[in-house]
Amino acid sequence: MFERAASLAGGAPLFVEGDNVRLTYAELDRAVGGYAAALVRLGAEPGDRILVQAEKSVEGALLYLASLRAGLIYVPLNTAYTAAELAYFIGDAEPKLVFAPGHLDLAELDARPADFETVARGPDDLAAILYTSGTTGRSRGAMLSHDNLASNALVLRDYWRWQAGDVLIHTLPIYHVHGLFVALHGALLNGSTMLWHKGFDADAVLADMARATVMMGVPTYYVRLAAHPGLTRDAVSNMRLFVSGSAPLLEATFADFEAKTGHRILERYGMTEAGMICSNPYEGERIPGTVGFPLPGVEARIREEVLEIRGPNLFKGYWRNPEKTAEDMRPDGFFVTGDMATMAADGRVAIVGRAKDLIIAGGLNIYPKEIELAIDAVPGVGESAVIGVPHPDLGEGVVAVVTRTDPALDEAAVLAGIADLARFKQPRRILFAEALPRNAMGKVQKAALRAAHKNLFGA
Ligand code: MLC
Ligand code: AMP
Repeated sequence: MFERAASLAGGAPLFVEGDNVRLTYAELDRAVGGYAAALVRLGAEPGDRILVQAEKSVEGALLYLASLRAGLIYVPLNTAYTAAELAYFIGDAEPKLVFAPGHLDLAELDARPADFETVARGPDDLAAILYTSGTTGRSRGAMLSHDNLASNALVLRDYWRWQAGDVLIHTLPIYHVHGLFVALHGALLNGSTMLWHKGFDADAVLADMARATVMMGVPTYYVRLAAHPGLTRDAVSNMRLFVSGSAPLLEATFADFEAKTGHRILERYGMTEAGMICSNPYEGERIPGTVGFPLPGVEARIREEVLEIRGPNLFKGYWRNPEKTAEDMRPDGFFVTGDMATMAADGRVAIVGRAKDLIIAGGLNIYPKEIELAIDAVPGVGESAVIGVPHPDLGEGVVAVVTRTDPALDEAAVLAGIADLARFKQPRRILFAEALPRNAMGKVQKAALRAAHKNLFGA
């Protein structure tokens, strides 16, 4: 599909960094071919996993596409993961090749442009495994097939009216669904230029809006843009579409952004296991606080207040974990998302809460169980409860409430004891308590803790 789109786009720029055209569509085939040939020379065979933990780069994107063409299974990892976390993923995915600190170096790969015959793959063959944490505290790999990715990309192309001349501002990381699939696939399928940013910088993004038409981001991006004095109607006059997702967009952010730009941000909802699931319409009402309608081909229903979904976008299960897959899957093939939702008579969905104990900070998922297990293992800790409370920039901020057996234990000692966890997962604040509030069943009352500390970050 990408090859077809590229041949139509011809000499149009594909990746642009600043004023540099890094690659045109005409060069894509041989550039990716060079990477694919290099992977094969290193011994990778169809079906092998290739694990990549690398700073965002054009080369990294080409490596992903090369992995698809060589019939490999791409396993991207957050660059914030520590060596200990990386070791877990290597053990679980058993990759043939590892591009990560201390392993293979992407920059040293001999990948001069070359012709490469794409390895044929069937629709159900795996294209990628994306790790997502779980309520048990252990990460598990969501297996995504070629058809999972392709079907979702095709639906979004139409739903969001990708069109000739579109230029995408690409600021998202390329180790998650949002940046790797939704944004990258969308642009590639449409033969669109990507203004390629290593990360989100509001000044740089605003400067690029004069030559762009589409932007995708997590709510934190929109919070930061809305707070920027440079966000004006003039600044966005070339823009066609702003998409938000990965975490709830506050109605206040939606309203602030509209007041300053005239644009109503299009909010959509998705997850690693299913790509994009629901979206507000392109034409028609974009209602803040809702995520719109199930995408064409996606079936959605609500059982016991929780959203369940089924469709061609739904993953093939958790890597080497049929028990967990079975736990989250109904006998009729519906997947239990863990998100609490309502559905209006016209089918419009609103996400109203989470049945799963999950925190989302700046669009990154953090499972409290994993953090609690790490904190509880620190000498001097009695027990802990990890919660998310409103945070003005990140949406939610991670907080740990900890009891101690050693009265001298302080915040620094706890943080030092959990240094094996990626920094973004570590609590921004550690609060010490005499005891954790429990209900009659002995269960920690996290709602009470969240209420008690809801103003901690002044959100
Ligand atoms: C960075 N930090 C975070 C953080 N990101 N802490 C909590 N949550 C986050 N998301 C910490 C760093 O560890 C560091 O801590 C400090 O903040 C500054 O780091 P930074 O890298 O300079 O931060 P910044 O560039 O401002 O990054 C924030 C961000 C980024 C929001 C721009 O996290 C981001 O791009 N998030 C997008 C994630 C994403 O792609 N989500 C999609 C998932 S797909 P210290 O203490 O060392 O200073 C999905 C499905 C779907 O969910 O529906 O799309
Ligand atoms: P992940 O596992 O990282 O793919 O994150 C998926 C989760 O992000 C979903 O299960 C939701 O809880 C949350 N999410 C994604 N988009 C939205 C949205 N628009 N509104 C509310 N929550 C969202």
